[in-house]
Amino acid sequence: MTDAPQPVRLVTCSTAPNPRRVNAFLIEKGVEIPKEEIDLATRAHYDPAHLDKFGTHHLPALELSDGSTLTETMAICRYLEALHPEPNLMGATPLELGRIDQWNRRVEFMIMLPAAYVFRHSHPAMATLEVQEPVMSEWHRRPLAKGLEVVEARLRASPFLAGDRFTMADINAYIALDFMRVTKTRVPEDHTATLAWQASLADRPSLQRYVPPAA
Ligand SMILES: N[C@@H](CCC(=O)N[C@@H](CS)C(=O)NCC(=O)O)C(=O)O
Repeated sequence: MTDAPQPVRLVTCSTAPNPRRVNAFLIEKGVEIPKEEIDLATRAHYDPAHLDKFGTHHLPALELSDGSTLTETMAICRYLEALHPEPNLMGATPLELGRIDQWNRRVEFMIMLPAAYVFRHSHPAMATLEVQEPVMSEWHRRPLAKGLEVVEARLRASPFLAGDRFTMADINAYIALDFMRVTKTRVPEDHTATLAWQASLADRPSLQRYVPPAA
């Protein structure tokens, strides 16, 4: 993969959950990419030059050495995993590849997405980015609770989401559950497997919350 275009710039907002997933992935890999931090509240990601370059306002967004770009958190991680295969985070055997993808998608669709709807349609800080419909926020609380049950059932049967080792699926789930706090949803007290799994990962450097430098 040495002739593959190399990452030259990661446009990110490290406090936001999707960029945070890529940041965690990079820390686990021990790989550094020059970062451009954007404060979403400034709407700098809607700048025409940014939209023209990346084709979307969504962060994270990766620029490569040949001038091309990649967006979508999992696509970026997939590319970085191909460039830097070790430590493996996305699957080392055919079955692991499938299992990790399965849990990545479940976490995205069953936790990340409903939590994002609850947050974006209710929180005053999101009013600059979203045409807020309170009903959208309330409606998504139930699928979010269901998603938590799915994760709890899995972690009662398995030490990590995709099997017996830490993978991208755990990064995704940990950050999704942490993000969920902004919806004032907590992991229920009787979800003991999820709480124990969270506690076991809490000191991992890749999973620490980003604290922006003082202005
Ligand atoms: N499907 C995309 C979602 C990216 C996304 O929604 N990013 C958020 C930050 S967590 C964003 O850029 N929001 C800016 C906005 O909504 O204006 C991915 O997986 O990367």
